[in-house]
Formats: sequence, C-alpha cells, structure tokens
Amino acid sequence: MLSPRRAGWPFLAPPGFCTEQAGNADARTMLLPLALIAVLPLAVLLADPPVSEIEPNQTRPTATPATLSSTGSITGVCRGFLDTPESTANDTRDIWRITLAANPLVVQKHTLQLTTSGTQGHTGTVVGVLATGGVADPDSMFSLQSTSINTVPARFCQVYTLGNAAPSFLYRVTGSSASSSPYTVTLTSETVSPTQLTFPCPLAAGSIKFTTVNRTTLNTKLFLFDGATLAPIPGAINDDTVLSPTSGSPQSTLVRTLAAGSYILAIANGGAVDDRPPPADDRAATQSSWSLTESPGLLVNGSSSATGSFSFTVSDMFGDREVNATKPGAYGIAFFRLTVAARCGNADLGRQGGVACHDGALDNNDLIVFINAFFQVPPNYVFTDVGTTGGVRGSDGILNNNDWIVYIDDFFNGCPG
Ligand SMILES: [Ca+2]
Ligand SMILES: [Ca+2]
Ligand SMILES: [Ca+2]
Ligand SMILES: [Ca+2]
Repeated sequence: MLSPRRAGWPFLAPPGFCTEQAGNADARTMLLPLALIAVLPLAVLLADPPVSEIEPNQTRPTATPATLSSTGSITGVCRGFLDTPESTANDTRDIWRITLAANPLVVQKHTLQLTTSGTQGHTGTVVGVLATGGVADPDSMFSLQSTSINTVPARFCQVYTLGNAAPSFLYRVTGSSASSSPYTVTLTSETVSPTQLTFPCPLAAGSIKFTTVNRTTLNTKLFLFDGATLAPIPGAINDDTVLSPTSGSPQSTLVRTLAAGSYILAIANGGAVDDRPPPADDRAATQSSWSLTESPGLLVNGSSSATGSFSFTVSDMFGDREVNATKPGAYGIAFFRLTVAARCGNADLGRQGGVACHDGALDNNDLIVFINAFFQVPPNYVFTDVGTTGGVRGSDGILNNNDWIVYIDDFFNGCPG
C-alpha cells in the first residue's frame, strides 16, 4: 500500500514522464487527479453517497428512510432532542428508519460509527418497541442501545443479523446547541464466524439444556437459531432462569427438545433482545413489559461494557459439557455452532469400550452401559427407566423387569429407518 506521502504528486509520474520541470503546468494538471485517487482508501472510492436526512423527522412516522449496503452512511444536522410537532428542525432529534442489506445465510456484525467534523455531542440510539401485557405497541419507541463516549472508539452502535435479508430498525440521533456541524453515521458490516463446538461425546438428539447459571455473574440472555437457515427458532430464547414460582436468576437457562441437525446459539447480556417475546418458561415472562426489535434475525445487546464471562454449560442425557467464553467487546454477542446427532434408537447408550456415549450403532457396548447403569448406586434412571407396568414404554420412577423388556425390545429393533 502506498503511503500518502510517497504516493502524492509528483511522485506518481509514469516512467519516462518528466516531472523535474517545475514549470510544466500540463503535467501537474494531468497527475493531480491520479494522485488523489491513489491516496484515497478503496472503501471511500467504492462507498455509496451518504443518505441525507429529510426534515421534519423527529417522530416515528416521519423517520427518514435509509437502506444501507455495507458501505452506506447517513448524514444530517441535529442540535437537540425535542420531538414535539411544533419544534423546529434546529432543536429536534432525527429519527431514521435504517434497513440493512444483510446476507441471511451468515452471521453479520453491523457497526454504525457516529462522527462529526465539529463540536462533539451527538448520541446515536438503536430504538425498538415496547410490549406491555404481552402486546407489542407498534407506535412505541424504546431505547435498546445508545452510543457511549467510553467505548473504543467512542460513539458507535452495533447490531447483529442472521436469517434475514432486510432487517430494519429505528436509529435516533440527538444533539445539543453546540453540535451544529453535520454528523455522519457510517455503516461497516462484517461476517462473524460462529465458534464451532465439538465434544468427545457429541450432543444427542433429545432434551438439550443450555445454562449460564454458576458460569458467569453477568445478566445474560440466550438465543437459538436453525443452523441451516439461520432463522430464529420460535420461542427458543431465555433471559432469566426460573428458580421457583416466585424467584429467578438473571443468568439464563434454555431447555428444548432438539432433533438431529445444526444449531446456532447466541449469548448476550445487558437486556439484549431480538423480536421474540419471552416464552412461558422464561422468568422474564413474568415482567409487566419487555422490549423487542421490529425485525426477526436482528439482535441488539444494550451493554457497552467490553468484557465479562459468556461461559455456559450445555447438557444432554450423557451429561454436561463446559464451554468457556468471553464477551467480544462493547455491545458484543458471541455465536456458537453446535451439531446434534441422532442416536441409533433409544437403545444406543454405549460405544467402544463400554463407554457411556451414543455412536449410531447397537452392539455389546450398549448392553454393558445399560446393565451398569441399572445396577450402579444410585442407578442412572435417564438411561434405564424406559418401561412401565406391562412392559409398556414410559418412565415410572421404578426399575424392574418392565424396563428390561422395553430396552431389549429397542435393542433388537435396531436403528430406526
Ligand atoms: Ca436534523
Ligand atoms: Ca438475564
Ligand atoms: Ca451404541
Ligand atoms: Ca421403569
């Protein structure tokens, strides 16, 4: 890469072109545009022209629309925060409706950097809606994330997208009488590669539990997505763990029955949201209200703190796996890809060496694990309580011949087609 000083006129002269003649005005005229192009970063050359605000734009219905590609930007003047209709353009906030041109098949991080050439003092905010009594109010405006002067760099917002080609959100700019110069908000989009999780014993299809309880002191939230389409799985989020009918934990626990396949787990903190309301098994569902984004596949973490533990435990019928992770910077959300594997039917409990882990096959190892689990003290009911009275499939909290009948039946039935 040429440095500006080395690339600057007149050093860009092509071979054989005389630049020693101080009086050669024609040469200067021809070389200057070339030199300017050489010193401009590629991103600037390719950037879309900024979208200019259209006043009045201090209310949700009058938001200035801006569809931004990964090199897009918006610009305006904002010297206040008022939102009343009689306010003037000089002392009102600016509301934008930003639509991102996102790649639905990858996880993307979109950074909105707020700058001005004049006096600093603008604040940018990603705005969502408020749901009260379980009903989202489409006219509401709820601050999900605001720029901070303490982040590095200062004054940026950051949202994540997946599974959605055109997520949109409101973005608000406020200022003060001193912030009289135009502001610019520049978008930078980058792909985030989820951390691939692999375990000595792969996760088995069935009930899977993710929890941050006892793994961090942060107020976390968990979000689950389909690993193929990256679409949100309806209701598969958890903010706060239910500990009892009247108590909860700010750490999160998500338990869902998962079929074989690939999944994306996202961990965030600071009242992070997407468009999914808390499901019934989320302690947050007992709150009188909660905030949401207006688009699926749009995640916002409101916490500007740059560090902290995002460690969690994931468990299936074969036990716990510990995953250690840290928050990826201010407003950061961590993404993990995990694979859930099918067992060879219910009898697939063991693998080579009589080790308790499914391996997609049925042989002596499965019988060894079942027998050990049945006779160990205390027994492993998850592995062995598979039969009820009459040798009928089900669990009854009792281990006897009925469990043997069902297990042996499963064993000789082989792998399900
Ligand atoms: Ca304005
Ligand atoms: Ca929480
Ligand atoms: Ca097996
Ligand atoms: Ca039983």
